[in-house]
Amino acid sequence: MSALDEIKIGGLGASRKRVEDNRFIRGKGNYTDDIALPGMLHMEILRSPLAHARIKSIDTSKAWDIPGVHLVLTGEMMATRNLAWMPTLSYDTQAVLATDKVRFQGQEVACVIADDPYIAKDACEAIDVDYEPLPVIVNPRQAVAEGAPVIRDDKENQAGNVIYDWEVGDKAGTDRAFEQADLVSKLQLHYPRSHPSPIECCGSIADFNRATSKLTVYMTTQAPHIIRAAVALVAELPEHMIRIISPDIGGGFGNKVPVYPGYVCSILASILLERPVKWIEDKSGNLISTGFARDVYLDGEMALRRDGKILGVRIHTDADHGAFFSDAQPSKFKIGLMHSAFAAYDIPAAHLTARGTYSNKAPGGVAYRCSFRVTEAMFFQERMIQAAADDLGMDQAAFRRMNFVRDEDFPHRTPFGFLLDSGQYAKCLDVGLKAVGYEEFRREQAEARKRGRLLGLGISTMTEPLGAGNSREYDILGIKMFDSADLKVHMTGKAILRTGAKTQGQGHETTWAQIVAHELGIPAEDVVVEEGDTDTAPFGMGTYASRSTPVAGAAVAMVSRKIRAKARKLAAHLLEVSEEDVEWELGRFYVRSAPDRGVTIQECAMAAYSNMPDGMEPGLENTAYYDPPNLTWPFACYIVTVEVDPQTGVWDVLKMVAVDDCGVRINPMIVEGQIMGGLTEAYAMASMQFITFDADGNCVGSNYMDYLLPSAWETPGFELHSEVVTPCPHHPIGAKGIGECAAVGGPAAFVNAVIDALGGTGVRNIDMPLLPDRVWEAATYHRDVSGAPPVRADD
Ligand code: MCN
Ligand code: CUM
Repeated sequence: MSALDEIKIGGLGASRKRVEDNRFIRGKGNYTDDIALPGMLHMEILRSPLAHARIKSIDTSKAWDIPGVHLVLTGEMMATRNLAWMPTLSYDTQAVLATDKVRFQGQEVACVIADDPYIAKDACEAIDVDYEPLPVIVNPRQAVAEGAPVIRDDKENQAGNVIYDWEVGDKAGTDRAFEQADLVSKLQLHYPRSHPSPIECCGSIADFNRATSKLTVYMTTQAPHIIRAAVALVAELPEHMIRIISPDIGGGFGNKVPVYPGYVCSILASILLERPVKWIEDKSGNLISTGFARDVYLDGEMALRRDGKILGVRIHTDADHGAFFSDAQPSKFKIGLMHSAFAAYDIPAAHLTARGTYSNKAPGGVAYRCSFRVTEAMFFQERMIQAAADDLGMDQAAFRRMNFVRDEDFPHRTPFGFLLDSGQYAKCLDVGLKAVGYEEFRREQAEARKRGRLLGLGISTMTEPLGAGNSREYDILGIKMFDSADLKVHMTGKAILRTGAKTQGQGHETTWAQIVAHELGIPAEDVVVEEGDTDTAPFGMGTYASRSTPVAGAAVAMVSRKIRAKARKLAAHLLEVSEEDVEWELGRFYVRSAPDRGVTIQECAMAAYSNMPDGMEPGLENTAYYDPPNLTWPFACYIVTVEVDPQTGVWDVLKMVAVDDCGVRINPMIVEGQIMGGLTEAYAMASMQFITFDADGNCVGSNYMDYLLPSAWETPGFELHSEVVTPCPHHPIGAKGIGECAAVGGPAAFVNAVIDALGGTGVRNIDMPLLPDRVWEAATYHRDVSGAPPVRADD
């Protein structure tokens, strides 16, 4: 006997096919809308057509008269149960159903529960709401203007529309850096609202059973345990009588982190009617009302020395959060982790001020493939870096290389206080430059320019704080951020693993089993992975901010090690030697002095149920809670080349290369899938996803005719490079997160490429999406093009 071949058993580094795809590609997934319970009723939501209006009256009598209608819920009824408002993850409140006012177009006003969804929808239309329109605010400038209407007049101490005014960094040091600067480079831009638009919309089935007092809720949530805690606290139900089940999820991308009014209403309806109540959001409802992201304005400046050294950075951001501040984010950081900006650059002094304001838009915030606000941070950073290099007349690559944190500088404390532990930034850049053929492209670009052809190259690098906790610094509503894994090895050596994370397409069922295989030598196919049921999974904070591998994945390694420690005792017993004489190789313990004498992990498992030493507790199972010592910091370099047609403003991607360093890759194929998905979304945001607001607060583009999802036809090819691997020094298997890197770092590469193509025209910025008309306007009139709302409704 000898050690197992790790790749053969599907361990670390194996490009194992995703086991979940067995059911997904057969159409056998089990999504919330696939579940039908006996006696189930259906709920639909009536949404406000206006962005800001006082509700004078709601007449539901005609709806009640429609046969098949069981219940009509309004804010007034919710208020009698103290449920008209709910707390948000950012210590704000959010209306469940509007009582006094509606504050954004698409806000939930009433719900109908009926025999089927069609009756419920018809009955919604039979509800008469008398609105008195109010002036509307659609951007932070309007929000803070003198005499602006106070949107959140429901809140006692809310004088204006400012939610927070926050600062971080060294103001005095930064001021000094600017005094010493040879050159100050400035940039202003708007990162538009974007929407995750998963294929499956949000939904829930609440099933309250009066006989057992148990409430079971099937729902599309990325964080079932947080939902259970929220339901316990808001609905004042005992926590052990609440079971949240998050079945298969058809894409989350952050959309399924927040708590939505539909969830709450379906729960109350089920309690009142004592029947299961299903709510499935439609596409327009999803696009207009749930989980928006970004909508942040940047005003940045950089202090530069003539030779290219960055001396300091000043950033001011205005974030438009919509009508309710409902970001999911660690509670100490008022604007997510925006201050991760410039983490990969060695910058002596930096200062960030951030202001958040309310507007008459759907509650927005953090969602969409980001570690909280990191997407904006990296976008600003790389757009500012490009502008600064241009202002200096310096080469884009050389400027970055000169200012990167160097390999020998780790651990490195960023000017905003994060501690970076590892990375090889210049190497990633070099691999990317070589792959794209940098020098050659620059020559080609200059040649083409002479003939009136506009070629451009955009570089974007990113590093992202992934894996919140540690619990010292990171909590959500006071709940510390850590995660968990629970492993039960059956007597035949097969196993079931459960974690507090929740896969939405990332492939946890495949990769977690690979970690077990790596630690225990149990073949991955012998490990079934289950997530998402709060009655069976150990407590965890869920999946977002690419925290699963850094935290839950680490817990999987740690629980496997606990199992191995017990298995070692069993092995010693079976081999009749002392534990100290037992050695481990993958899948097997053996006697140090006689390597041929050994027992497999499966034999140890059997012994745990049939032949344990005296005094040993039977069974082979354990739970690990993992509180990471630090975040993990993956790094990536994305480089795009484009050609812009000055006649039409259409731009085509010529080539895109991606160099991602996410430490040790558990499953290289899944990692590549994550990168390709993220790059596709980055391309979509940069080029075609248009959703915004007109002056009346109408959501413009909340349909898939304007908000385009790129198909294989539009999506450019991506060339991925995996040769740079810097293991995370504190993660048990050296892995860093990867789930969002490409969506975070990608957009700036595309925008930088188009701006580069317009080089020499004085154009500093075109806001995303870089629709042809915007690019044409910039190319033709040599001016920046803003995409900030309000827009004309016919834009
Ligand atoms: N992985 C790996 N080796 C690494 C890092 C990760 O093999 N060094 C694997 C993981 O084991 C996991 C996948 O890659 O199977 C992603 O891991 P990780 O980076 O830990 O991210 P999470 O699992 O926490 O996923 C969350 C992240 C987020 S926040 C969004 S948003 C997003 C994303 O993942 N939403 C997605 N990718 C998505 N992919 C799909 N298909 N669907 C979504 O909704
Ligand atoms: Cu910010 S989207 Mo993901 O973290 O669920």
